[in-house]
Amino acid sequence: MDVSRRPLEVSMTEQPVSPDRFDDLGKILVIIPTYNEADNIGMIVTRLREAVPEAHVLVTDDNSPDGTGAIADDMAAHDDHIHVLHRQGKEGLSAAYLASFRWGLDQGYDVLVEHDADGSHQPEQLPRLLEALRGADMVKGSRWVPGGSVVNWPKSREVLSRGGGLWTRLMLGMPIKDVTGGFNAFRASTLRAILGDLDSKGYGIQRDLTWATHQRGMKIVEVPIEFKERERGNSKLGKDVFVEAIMSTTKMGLAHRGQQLRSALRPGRSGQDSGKGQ
Ligand SMILES: Nc1nc2c(ncn2[C@@H]2O[C@H](COP(=O)(O)OP(=O)(O)OP(=O)(O)O)[C@@H](O)[C@H]2O)c(=O)[nH]1
Ligand SMILES: [Mg+2]
Repeated sequence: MDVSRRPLEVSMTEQPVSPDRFDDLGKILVIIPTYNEADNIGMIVTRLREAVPEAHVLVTDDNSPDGTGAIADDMAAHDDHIHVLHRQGKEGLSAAYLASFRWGLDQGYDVLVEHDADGSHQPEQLPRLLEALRGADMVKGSRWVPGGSVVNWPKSREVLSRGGGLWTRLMLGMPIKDVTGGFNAFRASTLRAILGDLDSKGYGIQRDLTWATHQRGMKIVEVPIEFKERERGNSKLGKDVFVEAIMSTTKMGLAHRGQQLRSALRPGRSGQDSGKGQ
C-alpha cells in the first residue's frame, strides 16, 4: 500500500499547517486502535501526520487477521513518529485503549488523543480539539453540538445514537451532548487521575472515560466534528453492544441516583451531592 497517498477527500478546510503549533501542550500521542483495518490504516495515519506533524501516532492492533499490524510496522519503520503496540488477540476497544493509555503515559506523553481508523473521524479536525484542550482537561469531538454533523448515517443509526445519548444524560445527569463519541483528547493528568476507575471489558469506554472525568470535577469541552460512516471494512459493533451499553448505563445511573439520595438523607447534609462532579 502506498501510504504516502494524499487523502481522496477532505471535507473541511482548516488553517494551513504551521509546524509545531501545539508545542505549548507538550508531547502529543494520537492512539488508533485497529482490528482488520488494512484498507484504512495507511490513509488515516498519513492524514494525521499531515494534519498535526508534531503529533506521534500509536497504532494498537489486536493481531488483526488481515495484516493491519504488519502495515503499521512498515509505516513505523519509515517514520519515527509512528509506533505500534501489538496485542495478542481481540479483546475489545476498552482493553485496547487502556493498554494504549498506559503505554503513552509510560512514554511521557502530555496529551493523548483517541481516533478511529475507519475514516469516521477527520484528522484535519484534530487541531480544533487541541486548541480547546488549552482550556480543558478533556475535549470531546461532538456530533451533536451546533456545527457538528453526521454524514451517510442511516436514520436508524442516528436515532439509536441520539436516543442512547439522551438516556445516558438522563441517567447520569451529565451535561454532555455526545457521550459515546470516540474522537477525544485528554491531558495526561486527566488520564492519570481516572485510569484506576475504568473497566477493560466491553465497548463502554467512551462513556466511562467521560463519566470518570466529570465525576472528578474536571473540565470537559465539546467541539463540533463531522462524523462520517465508514466506507471500507466492517463495523465491530453489533446490536448486543447497544443493548449492553443501555443496561450498564442504567445500572450506573441507578447507583448514582441512589448515592445522591443517600447523601441528601444523611444527617447534617443540606441535600448537596457528595462533592464529586459538577
Ligand atoms: N485494537 C482493537 N481495536 C478495535 C477493536 N474493536 C474495534 N476496534 C477499532 O476501534 C475503532 C472503532 O471501531 P468500529 O468498528 O469502527 O466501531 P464504531 O466506530 O464504534 O462503529 P461503526 O460506527 O459501525 O464504525 C476502529 O478503528 C476499529 O478497528 C478491538 O477489539 N481491538
Ligand atoms: Mg467506526
